[in-house]
Amino acid sequence: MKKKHYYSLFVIGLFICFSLIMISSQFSRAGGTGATAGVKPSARDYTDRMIVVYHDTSVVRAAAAGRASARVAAEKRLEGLRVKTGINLRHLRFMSGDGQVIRLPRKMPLSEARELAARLMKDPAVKYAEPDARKFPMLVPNDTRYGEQWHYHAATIEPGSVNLPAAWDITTGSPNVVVAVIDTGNLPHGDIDPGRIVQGYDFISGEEWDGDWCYARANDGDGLDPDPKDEGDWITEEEHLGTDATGGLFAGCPEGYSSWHGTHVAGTIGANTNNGLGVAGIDWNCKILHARVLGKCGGYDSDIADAMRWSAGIHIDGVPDNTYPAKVLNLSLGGEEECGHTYQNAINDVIDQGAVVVVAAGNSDSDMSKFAPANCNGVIAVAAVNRLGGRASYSNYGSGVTIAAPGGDKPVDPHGVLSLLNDGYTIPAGDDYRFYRGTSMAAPHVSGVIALLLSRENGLTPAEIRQWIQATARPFPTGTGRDCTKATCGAGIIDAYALLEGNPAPSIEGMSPESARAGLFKFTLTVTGENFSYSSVVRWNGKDRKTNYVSPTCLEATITAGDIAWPGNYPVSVFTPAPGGGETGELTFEVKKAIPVGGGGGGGGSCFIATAAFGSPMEKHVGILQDFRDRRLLTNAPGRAFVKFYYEVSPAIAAKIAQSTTGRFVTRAALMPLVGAAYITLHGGWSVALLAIVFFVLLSLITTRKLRPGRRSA
Ligand SMILES: [Ca+2]
Ligand SMILES: [Ca+2]
Ligand SMILES: [Ca+2]
Repeated sequence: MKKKHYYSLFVIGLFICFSLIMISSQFSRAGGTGATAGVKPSARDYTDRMIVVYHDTSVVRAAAAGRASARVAAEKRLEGLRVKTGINLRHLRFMSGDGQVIRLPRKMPLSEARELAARLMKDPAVKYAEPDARKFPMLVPNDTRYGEQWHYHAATIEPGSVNLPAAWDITTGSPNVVVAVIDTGNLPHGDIDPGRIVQGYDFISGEEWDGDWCYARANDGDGLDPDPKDEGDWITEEEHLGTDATGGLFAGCPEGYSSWHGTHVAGTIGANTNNGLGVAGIDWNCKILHARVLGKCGGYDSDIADAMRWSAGIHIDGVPDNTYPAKVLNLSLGGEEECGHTYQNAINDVIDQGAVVVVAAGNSDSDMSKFAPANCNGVIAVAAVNRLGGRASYSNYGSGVTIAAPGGDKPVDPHGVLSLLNDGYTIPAGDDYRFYRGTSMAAPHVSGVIALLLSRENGLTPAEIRQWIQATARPFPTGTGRDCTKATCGAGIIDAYALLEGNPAPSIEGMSPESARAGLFKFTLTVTGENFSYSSVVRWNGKDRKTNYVSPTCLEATITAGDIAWPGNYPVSVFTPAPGGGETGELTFEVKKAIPVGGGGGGGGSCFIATAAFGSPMEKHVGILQDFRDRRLLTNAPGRAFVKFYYEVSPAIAAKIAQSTTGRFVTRAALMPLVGAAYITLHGGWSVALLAIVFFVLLSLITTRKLRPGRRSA
């Protein structure tokens, strides 16, 4: 019995030892990351508003609907927050999602506003409070016809395009599909039929300035109104300079001419095509719904969230219901921020309504995870590629990106994306066409292609749309000088033709190697066949394996040590997701018996002790440890050294454990903390894992001690 107790102590010892290795390797990795650069103060960094949502939503709901007694109750509750914080918070308006927009006594840096939000959230009545920050159009402006619209041309000629000509042979869209452009508003243009622009709404609210109520941002003399006309968003030098960084109404917003951003975005989605005039649009027939949210110096989150819900057909108090609910919402806007409740809740509501949300990834050449609302769950986040299909130099990137689309880039193409514009520097003047560059221009390519898809498949859910555009995305070209990968620019470049046509059914012909010995480290399996897509995955024993697309006839898959832990015959197939696609027939991969390690005579595969204790290498606890080994230990030098050592000493012990029921039971109990810590490390953060390690070590020592009397009586 004492011997069996040593097994568990040995396992705990191993566990502590590898924990230390992992912690030290993690710290050395974290030390390598650079510090973030200082941020210049700009309008992006300040706010004068706060969004508050209370647990009890009845008061806000009734007050928003106009009940006088509820308004008094809402004011009373706000008075409570005023007293608690000592800050003069005033009601500004009620918003969708049961929110109340509160006016702060002054413009404050977002960091200060976040601290205030944290203080407000200490009030038990408050569900959450968030600064009502501003978002800005994501364009890279440029200065001034189908031949020039490389971003639409056939992919065989233009590697960075959305491949429309063949797609237009399948469909040119349907007037039953509505795409919402949540942007700077609408301008009439000779190259877009006014009948295709449906009744939108202007969501730009007013603001208090120097004690007076004004509509300087909206620039149309009033707050919310049914006319989403773009009134221009120019900023004069005077407005730009303001009195100081926080004092002027538009201080910190760059001086510049009107962008007519919403018109450009709408033109990409649906300018009139084949009308002998100007430019083409992606969808020739869809309806465009303008929800105006961006005015001079950007737009508030609260206005944008309201506009999103309304566009999807959700009722907003005080606004007539939208009679043209949109299935696609295009948001070519954003700002550096975490995805807060305001956006996530609005996005969830909109998706529940069946509408898909397309968001520009942002133009800061940095990780998109820092930019809202592109970083929110459930959206289609769009990175920009240049004419060669490489990542545009400005485009944000990262694992959160859903898909890439053309946005243009200067070193590769002097222009960018050509679409509708107006030639007014301030207020609107005559029709114009202009090249713009940016993820703002990439996003409407995706929205337009989704509109084409919906004209054929109008029952698709937002999740299916997201999956379909990813499954049919075109491979990123290599040799562009700034190559995209699936880790940086999403699933590929959106391909209108591939999406409408669907994936071809794949077939499998051969693989290399065809066998391996159990217990080897991971290796690459090359699979050959036909009709492979960029989204095709190699399946090993029914499980998807990390797959690298080489060509339509060749894939490479990473087979882990865990996959070949036990001798046997394993089926290998290729699966291509819908639309179209399917699974191929199976080839058989043979895993042969391992060569005995260290003369101990155990053998039989990897994770020897765990396999012996849990009875099978396929058991789920063993799987967690194998995963941990593959993803955390085999990825660094100290981890690999540990695994090597473990493989030398463990087979002999494993063989003895396997012979005794009690030995297996005790080892299982001793391994549980290890399994738990491994699981948390894989699925949670390192700090959580560290706490868990301490907790589980203590727990395992206690458990082992308590087990002793039980074993005696057994
Ligand atoms: Ca207005
Ligand atoms: Ca208006
Ligand atoms: Ca045209």
